Amino acid sequence: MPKDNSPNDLPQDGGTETDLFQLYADDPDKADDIVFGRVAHGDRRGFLKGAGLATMGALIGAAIPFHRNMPAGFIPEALAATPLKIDGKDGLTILNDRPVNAETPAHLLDDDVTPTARHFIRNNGLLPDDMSPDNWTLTIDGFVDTPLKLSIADLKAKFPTVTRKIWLECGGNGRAFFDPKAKGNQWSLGAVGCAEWTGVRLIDVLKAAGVKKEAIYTAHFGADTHLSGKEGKLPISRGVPIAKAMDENNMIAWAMNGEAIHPMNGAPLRLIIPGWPGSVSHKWFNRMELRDVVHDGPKMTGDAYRLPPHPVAPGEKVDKKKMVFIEAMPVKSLITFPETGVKLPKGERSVQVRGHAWVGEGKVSSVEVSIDFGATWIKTNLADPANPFAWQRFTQTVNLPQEGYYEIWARAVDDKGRSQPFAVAWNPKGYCNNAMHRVSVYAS
Ligand SMILES: Nc1nc2c(c(=O)[nH]1)N[C@H]1C(S)=C(S)[C@@H](COP(=O)(O)O)O[C@H]1N2
Ligand SMILES: [Mo]
Repeated sequence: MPKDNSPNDLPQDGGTETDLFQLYADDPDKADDIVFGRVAHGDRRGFLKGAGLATMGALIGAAIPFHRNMPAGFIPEALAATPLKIDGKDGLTILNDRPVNAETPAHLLDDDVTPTARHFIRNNGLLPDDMSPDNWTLTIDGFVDTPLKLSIADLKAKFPTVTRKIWLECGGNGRAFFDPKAKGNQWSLGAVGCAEWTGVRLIDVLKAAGVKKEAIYTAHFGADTHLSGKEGKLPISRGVPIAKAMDENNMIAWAMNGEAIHPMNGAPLRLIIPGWPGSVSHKWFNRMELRDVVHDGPKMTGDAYRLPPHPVAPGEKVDKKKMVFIEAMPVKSLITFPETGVKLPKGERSVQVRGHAWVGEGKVSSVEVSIDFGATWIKTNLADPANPFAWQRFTQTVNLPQEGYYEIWARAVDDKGRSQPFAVAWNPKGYCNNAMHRVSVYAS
């Protein structure tokens, strides 16, 4: 471990903030040492000292009078606001660096198929050391007739290949808008994306293994490691009821947008279980166990990925034991054009509004937009999904009557008549925020 905290430890090429992120990506411990000063790993009190403090001050451009109050492992907002530099990712907003969590600004999600560079990243642990596809194996075991151990070449050879556009949304997307605040990643709007995935159907593989009568639940395992570094400790291991596992839309994927899966998105193999919180779509996927009990891995117990059984008042205490698993994600829409805050050229009164809508089961049947704070609503043109669980494009041109400040609101309705609320339905963990998206527009 380097003990010298001099700012010279920072890469010399450029010396900008983003170099720090590069260093964090390459060698988080060293980056921590540089930024926070040398304190025993795992026993960091967040005290910045000497050159570490000087370095951070230099990066921010000002001294930090209250630096003693800063929590361990903390990246100041001033740095967090700069784009994260990860190879093959572009324009994402960093929320955390260890584990890496990054979301996509709404206006960068305009494509029908989200480019890999713009697909969000939600990691609970650290990337596996070895992500090479050649010696990767996937084990299917537990309550099956014949346990399987398959290479990626086996998957390709033994089962039909399918390619599908599938949106994934983190269960906590929109958490930043909860009041009182909910603990966890403060996602705003962009922990969602719709990439094109190629792989095999999970159901084909499960049938090949033979699902036993006793199997009622899946358990998902991957090769990422726990932040603590403890051997055998899993960052996350979720599962779904067997009926959901047998949905023919689920995939075991080795390609994302026609290329190898990005390392941050689960290379070389990942599970895709559409419609449910992103957390069930296991990355760096190497084992599925079929169980005769509800899976109890990390992020399955307590109040993880659970909602109160009935609406509660903001801040209300809810008995954890009464909370219920999130299954299908609620109906939602995102305005991807115009970008919020846009100033129209002088005299321009017409605005093309576009975005996407999605729902965790069934289909979105309409999307409406409003330019008058919800007093009246205008139907949009809504496309069918390219395939089940692809998000649906909406477009409409709206005319602003005169100069001034406007908000464009969007709300989607699904085929069961369910719509989006104006304000977030508060819950203790800040999940499933499907409040209407609003963008501001200035006409001059
Ligand atoms: N192995 C593993 N799989 C994982 C995770 C993880 O931390 N480790 N995060 C989950 C969560 S919470 C989400 S929202 C999605 C995010 O997928 P993405 O990073 O490709 O966008 O991956 C899921 N699969
Ligand atoms: Mo998530």
